[in-house]
Amino acid sequence: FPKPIAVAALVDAIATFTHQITEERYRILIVDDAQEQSAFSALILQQSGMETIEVNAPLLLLDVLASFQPDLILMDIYMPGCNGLELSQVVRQMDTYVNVPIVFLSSEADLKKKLGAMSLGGDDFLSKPVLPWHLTSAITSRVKRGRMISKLADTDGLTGLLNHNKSKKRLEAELTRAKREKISLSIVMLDLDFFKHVNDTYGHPAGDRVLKNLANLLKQNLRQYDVIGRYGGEEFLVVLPNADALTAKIVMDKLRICFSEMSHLSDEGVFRCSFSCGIAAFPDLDNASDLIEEADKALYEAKDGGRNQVVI
Ligand code: GH3
Ligand code: MG
Ligand code: MG
Ligand code: MG
Repeated sequence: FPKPIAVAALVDAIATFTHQITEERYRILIVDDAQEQSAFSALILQQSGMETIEVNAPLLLLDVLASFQPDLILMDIYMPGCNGLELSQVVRQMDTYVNVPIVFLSSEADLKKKLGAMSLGGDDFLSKPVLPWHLTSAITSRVKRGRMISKLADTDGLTGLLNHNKSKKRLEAELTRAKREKISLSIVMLDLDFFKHVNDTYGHPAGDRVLKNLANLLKQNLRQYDVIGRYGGEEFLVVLPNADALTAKIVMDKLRICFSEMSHLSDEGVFRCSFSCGIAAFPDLDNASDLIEEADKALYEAKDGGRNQVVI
C-alpha cells in the first residue's frame, strides 16, 4: 500500500487561509413588528449561543432571508400591512427555503386558528408570553432536525460526498467569494478510467468500493474548505479555493499517483484503477458554467492522451 501523502500541508504552504470552517452557530431570523418583543426573543436565543437577526418591517424579510440564510424563522402573526401566515406561505414557495422551519410566536389563543397556521407551512406554534426555556428548546430541536434533513438532502449516499446539486451550489458560492476576496480558484473534473471495464470484470459491488475508496482518499488529503462532490456516476467535481491551475495540477497529480497504486478488493482478487482530471481556473474564466465546460474539455484531452493524467 502507498504511504499517505500530505497534500493538505503542501497546499497550505502555497496558499494562505482566507476563512475558517467551524461548527456554525444556529442562525435565527426573528420577524415581529413589535421591537420589544423581537429584542426579548433575540436576547434569550443569544444567551443560548445562537445568532439572531430581527426584522421589524415584515416586507424586508425577503431581502434579509438571502443575506442571512437562517436555520429557522421565528414569526409573529399579527403585523400591520402584512400577515405572518401569508408571509410564511411566500417563503415556502421559494425553492431555497422549503426546508427552513417556521415557528409562529403569537398571542393568538384560538386553537382553530393555531392549527390553521400549522397547515399553512408552520412547524410549531408558541404562545406569547413564552417562557425562555420553552422558546430555546423548541427552536433547538427544530434546527437540529432541519440541519440533519438539509445535510441528507445535500449528501451522496454511497460516498458521503456532496451530491451534484450541492457541489454546483458550493462552486457558485466559492466563486463569488474568490471574486470578492480577489483570490484564485481552481476546479477539477475527475473521471475514473475504464470504469465500465472495472464493473464488467470485478462486479458492481467492487466498483462501488472503488468509488468509496476514491472519496475517502479525496476527503483525507484535501483541505477542509475544499469542495468535493460526486458530480455524476463515476465523475467527481473538486473546487480548490485559493489555488491556481498549476497548484491544482500538483495536488491532483499526487492524488492520482496515490490512487493508481491503491489496491481494491473484489471476489476475483485485488485490482488497481486510475482516474483522469481536467482543470480550469478563475480568474482565467469567471463564471461557473464556463469553468465546468473548460474543465470538461481538459478532461476529454486527458482521456484522449491516454488516461491516468491531469490536464490544464
Ligand atoms: P472512460 O475511461 O472513457 O471514462 O471509460 P469508462 O468506462 O469509465 O466510461 P463510461 O462512461 O463508458 O462508463 C462509466 C461507467 O460507470 C458505467 C457505469 O456502469 C459506471 N457507474 C456509474 N455509476 C456507478 C456506480 O454508482 N457504481 C458502479 N459500480 N458503477 C457505476
Ligand atoms: Mg404583532
Ligand atoms: Mg469513466
Ligand atoms: Mg464518465
